[in-house]
Amino acid sequence: MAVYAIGDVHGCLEELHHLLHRLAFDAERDRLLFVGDLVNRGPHSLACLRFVHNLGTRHQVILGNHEVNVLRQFAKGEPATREPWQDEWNRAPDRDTLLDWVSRLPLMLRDAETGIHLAHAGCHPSWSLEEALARATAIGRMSGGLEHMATFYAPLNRSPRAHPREELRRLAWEEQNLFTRIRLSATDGRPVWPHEASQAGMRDPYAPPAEDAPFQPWYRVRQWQPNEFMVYGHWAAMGLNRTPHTLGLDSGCVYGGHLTAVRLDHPDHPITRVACPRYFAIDRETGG
Ligand SMILES: [Mn+2]
Repeated sequence: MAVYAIGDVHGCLEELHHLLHRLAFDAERDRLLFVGDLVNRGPHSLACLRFVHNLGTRHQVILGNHEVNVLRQFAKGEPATREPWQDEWNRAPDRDTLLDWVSRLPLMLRDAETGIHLAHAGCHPSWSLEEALARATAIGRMSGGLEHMATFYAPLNRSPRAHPREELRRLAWEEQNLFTRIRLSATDGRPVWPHEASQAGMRDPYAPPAEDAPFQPWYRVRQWQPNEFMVYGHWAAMGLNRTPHTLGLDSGCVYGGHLTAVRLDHPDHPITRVACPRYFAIDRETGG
């Protein structure tokens, strides 16, 4: 019995099968924890969702920003313009089942067996992990399930005359963005988005920042308690990245890098990775 965390798959289903083969994965015995971004960029997004959904509830998936994009498009009633699998998705007979499942994926998880925390991008540097988990759960209650998601993911009404409930939804949105998209933080723990980093003179806000850069990776700013450990994905340009309290698993599989699995129940077990063709060039506007 093994517990594996797996990095951003991005529709690279053949590579995922290859990785699971290398792990001698047994769906009845082992457990998989995916850090999110199962879809988009790569060739088999829908099949990837189906495959992971069909693994059953022993296995878990964290909500990634690309899953959020799918939910937003659905709530807007619009097909995606940038992702070619959207037509296939709209015709899929199991679309609502998958959509309902995706909308219920957690923003953050504490794995009961290993005590390890997982989120797609990370968490607010100033929040305790308990606080972060509580917030993630509260947002999940607002956004999970077909009925809730249509409201939660609809475009925000930013008018000052909007209903006060809209302000709550805006705050929940901002917090959701942290879990699914954070990379940089100011040294006082304030999250920093790429446009601000660019304005401050960081030439590529998606690249690993220099030691003396004004903004640093969120996990470097955060004060960690002795036994805390978090696994995340999302930062493909950083590559596989281990610190005493964190492990970044996005090793850029869809960008010609690797798809990576680590054993959470045996941290010293060697990392397993498979190479992936370059299906997509890193997008300098969104960092992937
Ligand atoms: Mn991501």
